[in-house]
Amino acid sequence: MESTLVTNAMKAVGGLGLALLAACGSSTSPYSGGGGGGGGGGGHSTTITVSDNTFAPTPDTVSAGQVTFSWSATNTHNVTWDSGPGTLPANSADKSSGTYPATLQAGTYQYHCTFHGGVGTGMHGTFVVH
Ligand SMILES: [Cu+2]
Repeated sequence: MESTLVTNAMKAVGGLGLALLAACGSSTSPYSGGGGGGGGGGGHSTTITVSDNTFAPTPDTVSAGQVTFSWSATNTHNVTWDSGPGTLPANSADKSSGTYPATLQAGTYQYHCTFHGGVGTGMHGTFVVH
């Protein structure tokens, strides 16, 4: 039983690695759009939807440049940068609607909402910028 758990965990880790590799390798897929559900393994979109207690897509693989967070929420959320290359963008205001643009350079960024998440937990997200 324990060995099954370990095996499944290893498969999950391996699958994530493959998914990330695939995500980096294929630059042809356009916006994968898509509304609810799904819980996929990230995406390629420069628009991040801020809904109640989640960011989507995340992790997100984008080219260096501007990304836009777009609120589609009833509660108040924010984007607070945790880590990334160089000087981090200014954090967003606390908002329940509207948008917030941020300019990213190559590297990996992590961010979260201070109301509903923390560094790497809860309402948080990751960008891999090429
Ligand atoms: Cu929030």
